[in-house]
Amino acid sequence: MNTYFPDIPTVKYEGKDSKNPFAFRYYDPERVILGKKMKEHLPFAMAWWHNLCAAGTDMFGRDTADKSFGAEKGTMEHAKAKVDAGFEFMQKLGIEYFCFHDVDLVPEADDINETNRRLDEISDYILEKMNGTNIKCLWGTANMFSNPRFMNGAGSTNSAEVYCFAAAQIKKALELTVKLGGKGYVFWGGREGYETLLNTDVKFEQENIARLMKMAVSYGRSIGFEGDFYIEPKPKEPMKHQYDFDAATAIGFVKQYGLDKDFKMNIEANHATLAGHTFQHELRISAINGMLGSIDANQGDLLLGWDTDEFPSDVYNATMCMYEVIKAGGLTGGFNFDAKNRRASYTTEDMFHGFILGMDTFALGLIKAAKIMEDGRLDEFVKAKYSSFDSEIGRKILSGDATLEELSDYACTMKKAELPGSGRQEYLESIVNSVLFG
Ligand code: XLS
Ligand code: CA
Ligand code: CA
Repeated sequence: MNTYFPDIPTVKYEGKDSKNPFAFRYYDPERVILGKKMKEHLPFAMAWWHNLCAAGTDMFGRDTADKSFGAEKGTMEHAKAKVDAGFEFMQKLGIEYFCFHDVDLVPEADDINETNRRLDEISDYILEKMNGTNIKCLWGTANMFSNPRFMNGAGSTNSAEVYCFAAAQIKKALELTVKLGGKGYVFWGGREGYETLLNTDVKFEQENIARLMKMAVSYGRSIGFEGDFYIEPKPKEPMKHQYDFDAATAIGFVKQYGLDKDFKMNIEANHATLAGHTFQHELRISAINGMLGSIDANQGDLLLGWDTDEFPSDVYNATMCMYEVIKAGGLTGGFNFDAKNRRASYTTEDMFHGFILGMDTFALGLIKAAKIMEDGRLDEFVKAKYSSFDSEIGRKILSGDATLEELSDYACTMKKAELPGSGRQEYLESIVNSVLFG
């Protein structure tokens, strides 16, 4: 396993003082935190598309990185070289999961039957590669946004024929996910939305998306898929308005259509900020609804209004993320680095630097979140903040038996309300800083 990255050693934990660029400074997979190994808290995954396919092309310029892996692009040899390179990459970093779209794995043919044949061939090859390693699939998905047929959406398309192609791709991607032992199946509604209401029947489109999801659940369960289906909310891009705007919207949607037993959320940090929320907000909303399934670990740039998919470096946000994850009892999914190197970071070394940065950032986040939990002051504060509901009138309200008249009588007897108590935000922020920076 030293063919594609011969100059990069297996990356090991060396501690915070290490100056070795190919070592972890915080990610120590065997270290036990809150009774669990770091690698169990943090099941990291490689995103096939960013790491093995994307080579730096943007709206203004072509590829800067060479992702040919010694083969001619657009061929099955290239598809296999990507598998080989991907496994060498994951093994050198100790990453145990990968995520994929169907068309990340093979070049798409004009005829879907040929694409499916290629997918069978490549998944046999991946299965062989998985043998004797700990590497497995975290989640699979179908790319229902790149091909021009999906210009008006997949589940939300106006074309019944295109809808059938979406169904066919989901069917195949579910089969691949099951074959590769995937824990989850993602719906990211790339083009499920609209540009203008002048040409859009929103109700029709949303109902059709739900129908497609129901078919996916019923087919998935029939072929032995026991994992979770995920919706990955995102407010915009590529569409002006996307139906899965944020976690609250997506949760409302799955509940409305009776999909909530089978679906959870896959929360991406960059999508949260595009929706005008913090990453922590999206995690909390999912968790309190019992729907925090998996995470796309990246970060955006708040000065830019688009999806930059950067490797996470922000320890504060990673800490708040891990604080939510620990409180939620962990993830059933994992942490997929849906992240790409900046266009000017085009070498193979940079591919490793991106993952080392991301893994160390989340390891630090975990260490610091555990410290916040152990410190206990935040939790105590929140508990105390609501303690008036332990009073007689408070308990009455919580029991659900109180009437508006009773509460009104109570207020009138009191005549005037006391202020509810300080929110102490600055004090709490200083506690977080002291835990982070000691
Ligand atoms: C795009 C999404 C996409 C999903 C999978 O913004 O993040 O990559 O994670 O289709
Ligand atoms: Ca994503
Ligand atoms: Ca993204």
